[in-house]
Amino acid sequence: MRSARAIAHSNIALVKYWGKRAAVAGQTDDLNLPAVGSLSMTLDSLRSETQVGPSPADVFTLNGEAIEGGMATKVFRHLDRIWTARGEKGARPPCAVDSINHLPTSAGLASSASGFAALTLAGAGALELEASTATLSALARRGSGSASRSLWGGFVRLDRGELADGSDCVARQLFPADYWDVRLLVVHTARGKKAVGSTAGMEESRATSPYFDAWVATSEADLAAGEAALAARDLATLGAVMEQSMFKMHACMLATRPPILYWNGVTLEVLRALWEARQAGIEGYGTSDAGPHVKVLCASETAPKLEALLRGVPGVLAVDTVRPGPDAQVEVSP
Ligand code: 2P0
Repeated sequence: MRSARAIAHSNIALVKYWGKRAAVAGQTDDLNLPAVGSLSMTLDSLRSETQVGPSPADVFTLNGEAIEGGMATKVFRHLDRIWTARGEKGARPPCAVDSINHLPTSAGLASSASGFAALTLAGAGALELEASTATLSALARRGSGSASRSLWGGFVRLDRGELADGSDCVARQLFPADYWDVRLLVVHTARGKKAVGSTAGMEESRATSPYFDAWVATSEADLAAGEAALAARDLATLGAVMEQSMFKMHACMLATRPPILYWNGVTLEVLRALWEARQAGIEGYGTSDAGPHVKVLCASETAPKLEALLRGVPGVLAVDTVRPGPDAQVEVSP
């Protein structure tokens, strides 16, 4: 075994993923197959750095703090998957995993996307798994659905796929980071961790939300429209698709029993301010994920004005301006 260090950038879905395919009889749910495809933008400054190396026993540190149980269990299970992907039947060598998140963890800012993407690359490097980026992306998906999109920079599509073994559920880059000079403003509306984790929330939505089937049935058309708007660098059309995908996802969440409400009052005020700004000719489009923050897509030249405007919405804690980010990278040392 070797040591490997990887950097992967987070991503924000422009067309959202929410919900898994129902488990097929006799199959484990370990494949983590999404019920819908998704379309994302990789983010420049929000990233995870992960080092995997040999160790006398499995140890995991996150942002310098030793972690046991919970997240550590998921991390080592993921390294087991990588080891099994080599065709190994025996026990995996024990590993030291050291990860730094340059973004808030579990706050709806996609730390699991960059985290599992970096872990997949560093784990594959350290455990000497030779695999294509597509295969690594499929492995990353098993750690976290959104992580499969973080292997690439720029604009990325994850297809839902149809096959039960998940082999056609793979992410691919549509356009690199320098394709379009847009910005994503991350508007922070709260501190702290989210109340309902995405994985559990998705399952509850699938099981109880009367809107889940409609959400799934309309997703392919959103993906096609979003991809076409991206190909035409048509911000107004992409923005409309993006806002509708987000509102449909939150409607599906809200209709879950018990309801899943990730927004706070400030989330709504920011969305309203954005609509008013559009009326006044300042063009930005909003989205939000499994958390209360709002992310706003706009042209680079609009970003300073919109950033100042959104900072002025009462309750907004901070606004960060982020560019499209690069591919994930890994360095392996003997
Ligand atoms: C997304 N989210 O497309 C959507 C929008 C949150 C809302 O992907 O269960 O951490 O690990 O596959 O990827 C967050 O869910 O969930 C997510 P799992 P993940 O970005």
